[in-house]
Amino acid sequence: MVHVATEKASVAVPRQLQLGGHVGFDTLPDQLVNKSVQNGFSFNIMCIGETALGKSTLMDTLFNTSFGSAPSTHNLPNVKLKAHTYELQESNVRLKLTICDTIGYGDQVNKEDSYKALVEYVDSQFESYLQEELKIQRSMATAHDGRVHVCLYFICPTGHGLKSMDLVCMKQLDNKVNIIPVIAKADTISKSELAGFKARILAELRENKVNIYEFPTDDETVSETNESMNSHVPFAVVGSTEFVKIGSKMVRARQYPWGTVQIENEVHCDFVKLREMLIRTNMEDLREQTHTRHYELFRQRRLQQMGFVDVDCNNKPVSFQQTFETKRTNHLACLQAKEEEVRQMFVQRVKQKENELKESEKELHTKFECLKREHLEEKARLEETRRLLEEECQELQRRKQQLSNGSSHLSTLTLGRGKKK
Ligand SMILES: Nc1nc2c(ncn2[C@@H]2O[C@H](COP(=O)(O)OP(=O)(O)O)[C@@H](O)[C@H]2O)c(=O)[nH]1
Ligand SMILES: [Mg+2]
Repeated sequence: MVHVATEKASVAVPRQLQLGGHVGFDTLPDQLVNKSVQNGFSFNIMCIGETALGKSTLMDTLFNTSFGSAPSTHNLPNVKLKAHTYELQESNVRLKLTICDTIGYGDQVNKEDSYKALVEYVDSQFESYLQEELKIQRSMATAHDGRVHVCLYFICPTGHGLKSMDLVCMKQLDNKVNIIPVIAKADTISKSELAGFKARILAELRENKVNIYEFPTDDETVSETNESMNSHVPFAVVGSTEFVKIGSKMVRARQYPWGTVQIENEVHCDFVKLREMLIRTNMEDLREQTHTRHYELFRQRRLQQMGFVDVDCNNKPVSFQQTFETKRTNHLACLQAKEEEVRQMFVQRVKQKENELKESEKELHTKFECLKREHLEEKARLEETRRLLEEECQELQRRKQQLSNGSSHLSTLTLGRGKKK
């Protein structure tokens, strides 16, 4: 007993030992980095926003490339999602980037269901991942992971506040995806209006209990930057595909008759802050949060829906196999009950049909009897008529005979009288 207790204690608190020299497992982090770099990374962005709010332009600006997306029309009958995947490489790091664009969002007269297609898309990506996880032969490393890591929600630069469609959509998505709201086309809002606009947006999100993604402050290497950046959300962004020469450098900018907006100038807009937070500092956290928070929630809900539980009603742990066995037994019992029910129904139907047949046989029999009787009566009647007719015929014959006998006697009498003359 004492021996077991000591063993248990040694498992709970491992002994600390000094190494006599260099062993080499301090290279584990490097091994991990090398492996990740070899495998490459994937990142999936969903851009939600009304048509022509500058979503495609901002994506081109963020990744400093041209994704070549065609402008969409304003007259689609419903919201559609289009996902395109691109392979990008920077130094020796390969990134498989999927951009999921919302086509026709906010273009319908009735905007009540605008969010549905988006929720369905996010859920369907989680579902594909779950199905891959549940396979016997899994290929998690090679299968395409389409789970949405971040949702950039483009807010219309009205200067007033959020539209009800924005709040409904963000509320529907906030426990499924990391939402980063951005104020689109921020060059259309004056500097003095912007602070008030940002404050109103945040207040409306708070009032409606919409949870947006917060840059993590638990990692001390980035906690300071992230904390200060959290106070700039929603970022007021400007995108452009044009380059303008400023000094000796060509920079992304938008030119107006009264001046030039430099996209990467932090005085002009928050684009650099967004790029810093989204790509350079928190891309891995967004991926991790998607897996550990949002996907985990989806997985829990789906497995519970399928009938799996961790503990039974007595709070005792239940294994996957036990649940499966119970479900199998229940399913078989259910099948048996159904089979019995069908059998009973069949017997009932056969009996009913039998009764029906018997009934109609009886009916036919009665009908037959009745017809037979009628036939016999008719026959008897006809017999009687025949007999009467025959008697009449005989009578006629007899009379005819009599008549012929009478006429021959008369002629004999006439003849005799003649001879006498
Ligand atoms: N003023 C302004 N116009 C922009 C900005 N970003 C894009 N645009 C313009 O808005 C129009 C629609 O942009 P696009 O990226 O196709 O919008 P999408 O439909 O949301 O993808 C284009 O003419 C862009 O040049 C911006 O930040 N400010
Ligand atoms: Mg577009």
